[in-house]
Amino acid sequence: MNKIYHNLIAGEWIGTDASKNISPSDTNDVVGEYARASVDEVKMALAAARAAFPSWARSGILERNSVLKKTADEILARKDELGKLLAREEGKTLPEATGEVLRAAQIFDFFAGETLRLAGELVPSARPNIGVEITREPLGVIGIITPWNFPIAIPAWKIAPALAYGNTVVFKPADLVPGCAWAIVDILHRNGLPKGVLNLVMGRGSVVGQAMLDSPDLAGVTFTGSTATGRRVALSSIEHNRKFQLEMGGKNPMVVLDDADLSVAVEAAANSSFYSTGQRCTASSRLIVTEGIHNRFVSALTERLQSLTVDNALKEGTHIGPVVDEKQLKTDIDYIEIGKSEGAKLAFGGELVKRETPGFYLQPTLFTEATNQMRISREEIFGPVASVIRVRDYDEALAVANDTPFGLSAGIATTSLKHATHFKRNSEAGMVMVNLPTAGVDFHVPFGGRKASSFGPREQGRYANEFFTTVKTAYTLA
Ligand code: UN1
Repeated sequence: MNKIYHNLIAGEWIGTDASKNISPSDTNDVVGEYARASVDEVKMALAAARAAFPSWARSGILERNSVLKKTADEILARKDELGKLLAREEGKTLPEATGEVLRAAQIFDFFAGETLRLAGELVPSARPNIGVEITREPLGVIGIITPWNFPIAIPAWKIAPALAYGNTVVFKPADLVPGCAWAIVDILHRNGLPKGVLNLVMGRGSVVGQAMLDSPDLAGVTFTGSTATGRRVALSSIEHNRKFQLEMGGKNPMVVLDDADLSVAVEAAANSSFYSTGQRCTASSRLIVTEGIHNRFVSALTERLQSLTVDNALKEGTHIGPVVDEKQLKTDIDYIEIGKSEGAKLAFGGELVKRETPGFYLQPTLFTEATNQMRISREEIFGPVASVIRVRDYDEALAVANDTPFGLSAGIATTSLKHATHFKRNSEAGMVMVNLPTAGVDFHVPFGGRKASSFGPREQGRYANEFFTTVKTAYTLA
């Protein structure tokens, strides 16, 4: 019998029901068998996290620092092995996957440091002879629900701050990518995290995620994933009077102005729209291009796309790995059909491709002559599919960029300081990139969006404490 990778509940690896983790690059490649938690096991995990909270919340900062630091060091030391696991289970290329693992190590390292920088404020009261202390305390048990597209970085940027600030955790990774999730939980567990502080419950959202949301034990839930599920997280959180933080979809614009450096614009667009198979909520799927550069940009980008190799994520020379699974592939193909029927012109790709190993391979797909009203311009596709929208000038480009229900990331390619500055100030997105791809963010600064993309405090960097702590104001008569 194969080894089963179990769930971690109250410091014990348990579980019997398991499912296969299949590689999207090669559907014959079974990455491993991973347990699926039952509703009862989720309840046990929640109880364990609740029981572990008081002592973890009061643990010394050096204890927290030590676990997080050792975890960062081990992830870094095993970067190549974990990168391969990530590429195998999710389908991003080996360099992309290894880069993501490095990012996870940097995040643990950053929050290890944050444990040593906790501070409050001491201020005079409005009344004489009274002192006021403002401190931050941990929230309690945090539910962490993560998506499949960043199997190690997103768990890292939720787990590391949760633990650094003294919370305990019940962690549910996406069903498609339990491998990296299991690996970081194993690393934290072996590096000295007390039992019950971090519990892993792998399995389906409809069972495991739902059981978490139904629990009154969660003080907070942080979620990255689809808009529809985010809404369910929000509604249940309001019912339970719990804090919640949501990162959902994007329909990110990349504006290209006449004065752009063509090669900078093409690189930024190729990277934003197609790398990581377009499966990033920060991907740009609307390339908003002014008239004077439009034709040159389209032909240079098309040429760039011709040079990209779609193949097995583990193969050297692959630029774009497979789509994550059959369901996502069907969504991508459906949207390509929708784009055609809406009257956009298919300028490149759109076809499935066969490779040596059986996987979900789709060509990068570029539409031109799209309008911002088409469904392909309004709905998140989450695949290697982007459309070019032609506009007259900067003013129209900005208006089109902001005309979307989402607001995560927005890019502009220009050599004009005036337009770059105006765009930074007037974009309705949480993150703005000038002459850079809309995706691919740093690990130590705030991450998050506006409108339908996000809800609640920012993630990452020092700003993470807004979600993972609660403020206390204490008054003392002198
Ligand atoms: C990045 O672009 O570097 O799910 C990160 C996502 C985002 C992470 C993007 N939460 O795609």
